[in-house]
Amino acid sequence: MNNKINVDMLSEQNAVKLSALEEDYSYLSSRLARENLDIEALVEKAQNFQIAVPSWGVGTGGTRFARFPGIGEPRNIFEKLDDCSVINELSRCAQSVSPHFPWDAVDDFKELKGYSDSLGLKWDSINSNTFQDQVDQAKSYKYGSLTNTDAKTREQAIEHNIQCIEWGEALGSKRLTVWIGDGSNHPGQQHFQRAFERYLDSMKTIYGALPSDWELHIEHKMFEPAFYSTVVQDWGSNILAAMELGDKAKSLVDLGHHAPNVNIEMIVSRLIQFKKLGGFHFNDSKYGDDDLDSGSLHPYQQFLIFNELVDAEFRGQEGFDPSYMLDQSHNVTDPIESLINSAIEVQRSYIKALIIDRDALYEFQDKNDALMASATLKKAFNMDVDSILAMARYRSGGAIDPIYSYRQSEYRAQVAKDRPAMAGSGSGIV
Ligand code: LRH
Ligand code: MN
Repeated sequence: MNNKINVDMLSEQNAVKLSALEEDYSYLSSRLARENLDIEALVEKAQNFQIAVPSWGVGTGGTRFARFPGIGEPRNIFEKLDDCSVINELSRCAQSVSPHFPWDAVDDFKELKGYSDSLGLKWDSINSNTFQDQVDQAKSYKYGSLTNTDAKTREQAIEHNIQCIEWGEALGSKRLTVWIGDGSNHPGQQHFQRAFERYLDSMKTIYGALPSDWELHIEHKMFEPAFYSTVVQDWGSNILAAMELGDKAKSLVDLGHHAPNVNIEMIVSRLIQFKKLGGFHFNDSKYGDDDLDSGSLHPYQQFLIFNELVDAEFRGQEGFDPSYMLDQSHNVTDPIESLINSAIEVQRSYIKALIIDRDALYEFQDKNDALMASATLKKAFNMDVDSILAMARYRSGGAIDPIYSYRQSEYRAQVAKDRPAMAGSGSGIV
């Protein structure tokens, strides 16, 4: 494997931190044993947990006002894969990358697949892009893409999505994620039903082009770039479209695409119940689609989402196989550090949700003992599972303290020598 982080250096650093880890681990082991929980089983669950990294997340992000590039910015998908490899080598829970086309398009997909194989990385969901106009594009998406009133423009957008499926097949992906910004800025500007009918019509053609073992993930979003109405604005429009299209169509939940205080964990429960939960774009936000680091603001909400996911696993819910992915924009941190931390914070929510005493919870729910039901969740949330996550990383060949090891590796300074600094501030999320 063509590792980016020196394995000898990593094992030296782990050796220094191992005894403290083993001390914490044995304390937690006896703590959990009192709850009839086997810490070894939890470590195995942590080792099997995987979350995909967005290729566009390893470059410094920005806003509509400005983007302030960091040093050693990746300039193409190959350099993005190098950075994704560092994230996986240290966290050991981010083995797959989700690309965005045409941002990551190449002439030779065999070469790209060969390169990702050499890093031990896999390809997760393919993201199409009909929210920007490309230089040589015949029809503009200014007034929409898959829902545009102009049939030629819709065909162009459909063609692009079918192209993404073909590129995805070359990389071994099994999913296409479709997020469109289509909508309106003025009341009356768009006929809501006709726009949604055009959307379903376009998506039926894309659905028809899916290989039999693929899924189509529909991503809803409340607003931006449209500021009055968005065609696929909420989970309601999303699940209606997924049901209309067929079994291979599922709904994707991007946490930042909901109004503040929306009960996202209940939306997740509904999508699970109707076998339409396709996956997640994890991030955190305070106001809009802020794309901040997962669990950095609302770790309890993220835990409650995993309570629904683990509950489905526990109940053996039919058709339950969601995919997990980060979708973040890193404007003021080193993207590699933020993505390592965020992958581990999502993993943490999962392990804490596994600790919940579900039989006790069900009993308190049936007896309407609200206080004890809530306390049962809080007890698991308040458990410090850090040593389980660190032991899982250590046993999988990763870093006990990934940020420390990353900084010690001086990877960023090293790539800054090879990658010329990006001039100007520009704007936009990537
Ligand atoms: C839209 C979105 C979508 C991606 C884009 C980069 O806000 O969440 O998932 O295509 O960000
Ligand atoms: Mn997203």
